[in-house]
Amino acid sequence: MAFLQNKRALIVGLASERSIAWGIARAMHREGAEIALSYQNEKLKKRVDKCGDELDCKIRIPLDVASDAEIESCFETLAGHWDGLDILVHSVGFAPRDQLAGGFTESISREGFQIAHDISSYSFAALAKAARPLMDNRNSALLTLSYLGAIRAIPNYNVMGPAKASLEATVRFLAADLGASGTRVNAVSAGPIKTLAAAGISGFRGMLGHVQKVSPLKRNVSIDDVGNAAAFLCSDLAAGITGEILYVDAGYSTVGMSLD
Ligand code: NAD
Ligand code: 0WE
Repeated sequence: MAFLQNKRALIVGLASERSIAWGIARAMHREGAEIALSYQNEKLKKRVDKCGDELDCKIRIPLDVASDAEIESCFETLAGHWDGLDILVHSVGFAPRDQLAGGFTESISREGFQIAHDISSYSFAALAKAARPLMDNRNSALLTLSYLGAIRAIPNYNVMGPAKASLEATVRFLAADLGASGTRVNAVSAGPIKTLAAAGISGFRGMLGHVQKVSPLKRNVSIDDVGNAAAFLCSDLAAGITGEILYVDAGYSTVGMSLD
């Protein structure tokens, strides 16, 4: 069907072939979109280059979202290649590791809270703002990735929960602000997936097992499940959808209890 033909997409948050951003990039490329990739730092460049080669991607831009200067130069670089941008994917989340273990009150700190909210939430608003000159008035779409911890207390997710709640509110405020300029803004709330961001989280395997046992579909989701939903949300097929949080979680969030 190729429902993203003639669309240009910048994907922020690719770190490896396990990244959710990789599932999204692959699905969007399959549907005909032209892809630009960013990489957080030189350490990740090689892996992003390898992914980029597979998708015939010619634009690869360094971007650490903690830096205002890098956000600015990212869109300057992009404007040198493209006269407009149709899709911007934000697949970035980070808190200092010590924030993601132990009890909420035990782990939380002013600095941990600030970093988690800056990198995981503010950065989406910052990218939306910087991308406006390229995205306004062309039926464009912004997409970010959230998690159930935004609306439910989940062990060890700790300060990332409030940060994702802030991110989801940002989706709604951006959607209200940018709708008049033709830009839609949505999030996919994904079920747990074993990516780099999940590596070393204690009890993660148990969480995957739990979802497999109790979710309506009795399985976990893949980066392709998320990628397909993301491609849809950023396409003209979803022209009537904005400010929405779409759950791609095998139905896990919809059940209150379930029998084996
Ligand atoms: P990942 O480690 O593959 O991706 C996280 C990305 O964030 C990496 O590419 C990393 O380079 C980037 N990043 C972190 N700090 C950055 C910075 N300062 N500047 C630029 N980039 C930075 O892991 P993932 O699981 O694919 O995570 C992608 C998104 O999906 C995150 O928002 C995460 O919260 C969300 N999510 C993940 C899961 C899961 O279980 N894996 C579930 C729901 C939502
Ligand atoms: O959003 C996430 C991952 C967020 C994340 C992961 C890390 C690991 C490495 C943020 N910051 C860091 N910092 C690091 O140094 N997910 C939705 C995946 C995830 O992480 C969890 C989960 C789930 C699910 C942490 C605890 C409990 C559940």
